[in-house]
Amino acid sequence: MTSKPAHNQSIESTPKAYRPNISEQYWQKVWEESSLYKTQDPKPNQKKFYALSMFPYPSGTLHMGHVRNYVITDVIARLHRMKGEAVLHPMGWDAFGLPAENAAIDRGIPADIWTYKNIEQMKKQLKRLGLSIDWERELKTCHEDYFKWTQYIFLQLLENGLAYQKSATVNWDPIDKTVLANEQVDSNGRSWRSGAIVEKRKLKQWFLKITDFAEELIVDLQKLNGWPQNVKAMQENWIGKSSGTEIDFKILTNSKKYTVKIFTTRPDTIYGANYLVLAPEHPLVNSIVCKKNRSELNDFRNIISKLSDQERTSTGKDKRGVDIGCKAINPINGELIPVWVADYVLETYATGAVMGVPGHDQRDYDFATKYSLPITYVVKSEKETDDNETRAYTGNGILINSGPFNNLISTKAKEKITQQGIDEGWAYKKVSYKLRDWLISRQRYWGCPIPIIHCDKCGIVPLPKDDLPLKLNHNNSNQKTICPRCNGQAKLETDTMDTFMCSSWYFLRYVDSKNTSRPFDRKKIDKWLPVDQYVGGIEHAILHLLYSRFILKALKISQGFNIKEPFKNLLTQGMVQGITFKNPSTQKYIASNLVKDHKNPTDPNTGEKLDVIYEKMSKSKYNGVDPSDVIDKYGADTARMFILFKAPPEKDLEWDESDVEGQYRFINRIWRLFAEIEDISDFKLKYIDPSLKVDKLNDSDRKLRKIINKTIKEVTIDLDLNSQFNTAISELMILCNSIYENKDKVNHLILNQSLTTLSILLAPFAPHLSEELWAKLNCEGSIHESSWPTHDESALIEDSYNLIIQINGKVRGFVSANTNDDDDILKEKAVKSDVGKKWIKDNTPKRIIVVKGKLINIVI
Ligand code: ANZ
Ligand code: ZN
Repeated sequence: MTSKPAHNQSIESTPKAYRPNISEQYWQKVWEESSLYKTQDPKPNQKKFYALSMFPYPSGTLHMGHVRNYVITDVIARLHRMKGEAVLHPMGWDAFGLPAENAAIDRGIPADIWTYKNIEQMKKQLKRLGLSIDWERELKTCHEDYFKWTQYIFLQLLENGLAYQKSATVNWDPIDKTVLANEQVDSNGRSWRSGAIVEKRKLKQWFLKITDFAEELIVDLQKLNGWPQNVKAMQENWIGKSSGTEIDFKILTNSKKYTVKIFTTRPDTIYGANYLVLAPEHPLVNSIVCKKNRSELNDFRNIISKLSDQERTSTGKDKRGVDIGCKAINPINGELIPVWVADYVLETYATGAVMGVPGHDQRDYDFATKYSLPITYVVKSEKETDDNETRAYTGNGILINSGPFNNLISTKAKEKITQQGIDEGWAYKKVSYKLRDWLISRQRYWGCPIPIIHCDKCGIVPLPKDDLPLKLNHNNSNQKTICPRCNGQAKLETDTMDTFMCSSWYFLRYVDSKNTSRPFDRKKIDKWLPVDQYVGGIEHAILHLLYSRFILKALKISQGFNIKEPFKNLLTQGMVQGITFKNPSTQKYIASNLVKDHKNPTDPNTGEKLDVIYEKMSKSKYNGVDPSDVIDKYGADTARMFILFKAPPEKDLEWDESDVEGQYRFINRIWRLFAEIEDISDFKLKYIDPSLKVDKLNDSDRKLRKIINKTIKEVTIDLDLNSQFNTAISELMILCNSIYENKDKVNHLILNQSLTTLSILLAPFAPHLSEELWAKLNCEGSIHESSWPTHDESALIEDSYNLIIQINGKVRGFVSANTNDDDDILKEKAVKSDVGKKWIKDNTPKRIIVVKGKLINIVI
């Protein structure tokens, strides 16, 4: 913004009370017309800063969680812009997904119309917050201009061998004859729509090979110093690295010899392997099962195919299995042990087979007790000994019943047994990961279509990149196409991608959102990435962040980026909670507007006393506060200040109307301060003097000057280093109070400095009000183009005061002194000061009397 905008009405008339709505609308228009927040490419030697909020799903209404998220990012973006950095602060829409499809069915509105209408509505609400977003880079994942490139990226992964098809189990609704997402199956295993018991079906589905990156995803995670520890821990657990041993157990059958590989982290317990357990889906089961056990096995498999992995493995759950009638040979001692199939062993983890050690593994113990299998104890605790025999002891200890390994401690035994197995060829060191490949196929309409052709002759054929985008499939039957390889009849893939795929690369598109020939220009990625500050909800701590990290690493193969990780700093903001009334006897939530007396709340229907609690705002709890209502009543600046002031960003925040009013009062107090200063519009011209003479300042000057500099220092640290917006606002309150206290006593230079500083430091928090103040000070352009101040350390070091100089008992002037100057320093300062030199001349003082903190009398 170069030319000064016409004055706002509210400034001309300087009304007593601040009128946020007039002011905010006015400035938002000015900013928009002057493209104030348009991204500028970093100049040579200019730092770049990429500030990113997790983009919203366009549900239609903006909620307080969004507000908190975007306001936090906005403050950070504004700070860096004022620090002179080139800032990229974009916004977009995570626009594919189920709710649009449901709305289409429920309300008869097409999914795209519903979505675009919601985007318009939410964008209007968002704009009222006064965010410094570059809307020119806005993207919508459901738009062809975007999903064309999601498809392109999929094809690139396919070329690099990172996408493949495999059969996998899905939830099948037998009445609606459709596949259901996990969220559409209720806790009783029924379809949310038809109510039918959901069946498991095997379908061919697309997967992405995230497991190829398991180790890299763990290693690089350690280096992310700007991430919260808890998020790192969650990702690490999800990837689930486990170092252990693979052991071969030979199967004793009358025909062929088979080997079952098991994975264990406790090779020291091998003498306690009382049986072997395979996952029901293990590929060897059919070959080794005894004829007489086959029908029992099949019945069992039918039952457990309906359970989720979680249901199968949770510790409390009853474990089920069948003996499949064959025996395995323990390689360490040749012992024959029975082979079982059980629900608690998963096909998808490690080798899909375990040695059952009921003496030292809780799940094996539960299983062995249930089926009366023998239990051999092989490790005894170094502390308690008697107890070991009666329950599974799962810790490390000293080996018993383990032949030559007796009396060794577990750690040593692990090494020795593994080494013997390696030497004899039946054991291998092995690292396993819990992480599974990413199933991206969704049998849905409102998603990014997978750009694949199925040809009877050629098999899977990628859609040529020039033919992208593959458009949405409005009509399932219309999937006929011509194979680009053999020109024969072929069919288009009907699956769409998991919406996490759309959101796993959007931060790359923002840097080059209008590119029509590629998803992005590599040079622009190098210029802007990584994201310097990412802000969003903790609910995305695992999947979204992991998938984004994976896609960046996968694309790096073909694109050769300079960076290894997409998000340098991550801030996960806490929940916004609303006051919630709950009837403890009925457990029902009561809407707050139905509760007459909030201090002594009672149920309007039954008269019972209600519990008052704070819970995450949600429709079902009737405890939400609509951001639009708050802005109507108090303005966006108040809403912003309240949200930032009430709690540190990563903590939950309790919405409290009286605290909102507190911020509103603060804003008005600042407004009145500026209104009370008569010649404020002259300040810009008259009272600037960079060479402030320190010794000309009086006590009030010094005091205010100190607070100005302290505020600059503290607010900068709070914003730049700690994201502690709440304490930053407290500092601003102190500064404001101090200006009130001293405004009639201080030098106009200092007063000007204090008012300017307050306005500038306030700018990231209350961008509209600060523009008003800037205009009152008669400053050029937008306050958001001014630079962030730096503090003067010397103004902070000590408290200084004016030491009165008397010559022979008469006051002749003063000199600046510090409270902790000792007598000798004070004497020296006085003698060498202008006043001292003038009166002492060539004389030698007879006596010097010091009244510390006050005066000095020089007798000549
Ligand atoms: C014998 C043993 C003895 C085990 C003992 C534990 C304690 P993490 O750390 O999670 O990797 N296991 C291996 N594969 C499995 C599968 N596919 N499904 C279910 N359980 C499986 O755990 C590794 C342990 O989990 C392995 O070590 C194995 O049980 C079990 F006192 O082997 B253990
Ligand atoms: Zn073909």
